[in-house]
Amino acid sequence: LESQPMRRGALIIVEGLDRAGKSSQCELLRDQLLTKGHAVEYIRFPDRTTPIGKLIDSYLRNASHQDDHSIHLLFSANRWELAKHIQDTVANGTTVIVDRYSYSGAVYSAAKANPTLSLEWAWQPEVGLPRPDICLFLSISPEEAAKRGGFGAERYENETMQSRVRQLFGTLLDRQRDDVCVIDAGRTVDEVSEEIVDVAVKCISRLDAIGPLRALG
Ligand code: FDM
Ligand code: MG
Repeated sequence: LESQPMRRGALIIVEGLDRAGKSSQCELLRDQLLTKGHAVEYIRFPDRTTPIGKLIDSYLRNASHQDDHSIHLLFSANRWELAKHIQDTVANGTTVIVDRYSYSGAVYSAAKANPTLSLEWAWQPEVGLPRPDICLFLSISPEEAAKRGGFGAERYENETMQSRVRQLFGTLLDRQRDDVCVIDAGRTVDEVSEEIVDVAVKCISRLDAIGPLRALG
């Protein structure tokens, strides 16, 4: 028997507005891929457990204040501190599912409409991070989002921010369109999950053609 070279895992990002169902869909995807025999790790950003993550958590709970640029760079640093782990995990054959990533990072910060914090400025610290093999964007209408219940108490969970975020996601995802797959998340949990699993499995089967993990540009 010839030994097969180790096949790498996929980097799969799940993005979307609040209440699009990201976390539930990430968990379902993880469980489905595990059932199919794939090695899988699920992580989410912000990772509130690291020292940087604790600063972010305090900011999001409105327990502390930060300059807009400063908190933006902390969100980015929170990804950079896990970048090596993501690269190593993927290289070792494990598929990594990530709940929010650079797209949320750039869009939520730019949505503050701070004159010195453009979408372009906000994207720069993300350049060089592990690039997703696929970014699944869970899309829901404002009407459907409203049906799913009121806002929570965290920063950004208000109508003004959400509508700006929605618009900026449109702009950014169009720029990064080679990596993005838009999923209609206004359907039932099972319908959405079925499509996500299908896209993820196809992505994993294309990895040989993609080659090694790439970097965001
Ligand atoms: N968020 C998330 C950012 O502002 N920048 C980032 O880089 C990331 C990853 O943090 F409002 C925002 C998006 C959201 C908040 O995310 C917390 P969760 O997924 O709701 O915990
Ligand atoms: Mg939230």
